[in-house]
Amino acid sequence: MKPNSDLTTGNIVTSTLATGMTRRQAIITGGVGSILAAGMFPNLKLRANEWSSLPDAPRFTPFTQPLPIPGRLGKCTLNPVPGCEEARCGSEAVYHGIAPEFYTNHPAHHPDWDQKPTACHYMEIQHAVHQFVPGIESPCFAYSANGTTPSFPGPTFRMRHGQPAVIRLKNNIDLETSLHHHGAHSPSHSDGHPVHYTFHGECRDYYYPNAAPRHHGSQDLSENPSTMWYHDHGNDVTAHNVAHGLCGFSLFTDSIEEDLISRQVLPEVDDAFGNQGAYDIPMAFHDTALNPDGTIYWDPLNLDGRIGNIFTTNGVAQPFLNVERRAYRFRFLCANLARVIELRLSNGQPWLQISNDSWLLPRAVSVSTIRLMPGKRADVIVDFSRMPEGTVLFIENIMDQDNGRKPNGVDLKKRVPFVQLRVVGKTAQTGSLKIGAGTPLRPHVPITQDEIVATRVFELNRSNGAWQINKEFYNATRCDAAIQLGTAERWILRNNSGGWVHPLHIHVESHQIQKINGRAPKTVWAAKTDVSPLEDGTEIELFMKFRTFCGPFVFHCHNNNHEDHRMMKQIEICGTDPVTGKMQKPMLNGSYYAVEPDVCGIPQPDIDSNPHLFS
Ligand SMILES: [Cu+2]
Repeated sequence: MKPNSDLTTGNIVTSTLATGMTRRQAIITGGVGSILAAGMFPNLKLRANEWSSLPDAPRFTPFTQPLPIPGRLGKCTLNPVPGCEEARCGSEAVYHGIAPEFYTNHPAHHPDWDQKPTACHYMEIQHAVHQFVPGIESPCFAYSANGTTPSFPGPTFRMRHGQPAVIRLKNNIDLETSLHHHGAHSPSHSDGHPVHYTFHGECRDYYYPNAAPRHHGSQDLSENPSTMWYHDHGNDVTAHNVAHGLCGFSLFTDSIEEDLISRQVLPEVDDAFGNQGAYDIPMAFHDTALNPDGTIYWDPLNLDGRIGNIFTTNGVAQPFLNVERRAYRFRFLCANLARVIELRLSNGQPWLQISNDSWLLPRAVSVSTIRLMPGKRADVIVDFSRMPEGTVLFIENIMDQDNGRKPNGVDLKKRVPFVQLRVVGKTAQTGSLKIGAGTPLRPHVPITQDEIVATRVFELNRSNGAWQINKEFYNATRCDAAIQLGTAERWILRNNSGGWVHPLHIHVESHQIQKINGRAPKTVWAAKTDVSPLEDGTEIELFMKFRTFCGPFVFHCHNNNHEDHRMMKQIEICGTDPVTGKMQKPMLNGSYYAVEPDVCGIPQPDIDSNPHLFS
């Protein structure tokens, strides 16, 4: 991939909306979301079946390119240093500042967060050109690590429990962005809330304490994640920005996972040089949509969900991977906008699934296929030691889907090979990993019924071609649920939207699925989850705790087009009044930005003069 400084003159479809307005013009004149919220798309129903019409993709020969492994985001020195006066909110160097929780005198900041000095990193968002298909250049966006070549996916974050990190992100594209660290337990300022923007030309210091949730007492280490990812979450433009390259992996380790590695239950995450280990392979599946000339196809009026016509893994269409005769850890990420996938090995060998979303399972589970909705992850162990040298097999998708509504179902006649696996090496490395079905991994501390203090019901609705929750479009100035810090709640999620799939992602903490349509969930979904898979006509009951951080957070459908078109709600986690002992009032209440500017990272005078940016 190489930088492209002149994307705007290319023939990419994305630079203007259908009205001819640029994105910024649309925001200035009232915003795409404002138009939708006012229900001013009268022709949407007429166009409802047109979204699936895709251009002819460029032709190519699959399995000629090796699977690329994204490089690691390196450490650096930041100048000015994070949190100093020159890097405060409103400063020239770091306009959006840093989370208030960064400062050691903040009530949420606990001394045991800082077991090691804060690791500093620098990253930019820039225009780039990428080859999804060999020999064909596609203008796109990319995260670029500290002046290195931009990549799709972006550089992999490496996080360690007990070592806080600051990523200074500079946005060099002419769109509002917001970096969401999906699966992380982060302050509101650095969570990637849709309107906690990083504006064009500006920087934000994203502060990640890398501490497990806590409410009094010690951290709950059962909540430490493993495979997270990051992606753009800008208000109304998430689908567009992710489709154009703004995503990457974030891998987290702690003492529990390191113990599993030292006992060879799991392979090393790093090699001897600190790069991605040879037997721990992240794979981001993303169905991109290309025009015949290689430009990315984009229809800004597609509210159903963009389905692609090219199947990429780590940014390359149908690559190959040489595997030795031993066991591997594959980390699967469904980075599709709308397509649901179901993965199997072409030889019928089952997966040994070891995680669901960000968290290792209590015990490894043998499964024949893995269904992943957009945003979801699953780590698996695959043992190639019994396969003779020269064996060729595939990671293949057996789920058929031809529009953003929902899959047609499993169809072996329409299976698509995503990655070709070529077994190499004469000698089998038997016993390379000491793991099998039932092997203990991360202990799960369940949320129990007696902890629940409130029940909330959220129904997913379709309205005038766009998307609502409880018959309301998302509104950044409205608090939809004020939740007391340190409590646990029961949520009922209902998808009666009439034939649509909605993967529902809740920020800030894991949630625990209790029931799906009244029945206990299957084993791999029964511990921790961050994307609840709401099939058509499904009700999910879940328990969730809200710890450590106060402030606004969101939950939303992870079909990114649904999310942009307002299937999202905002919660505010509120602390306890030290005098009365009661829950403090939410800061939102219709005047969202009457809060400390540090929380959203935009100086109050700029908010006051541009209120339309936040509605
Ligand atoms: Cu949805």
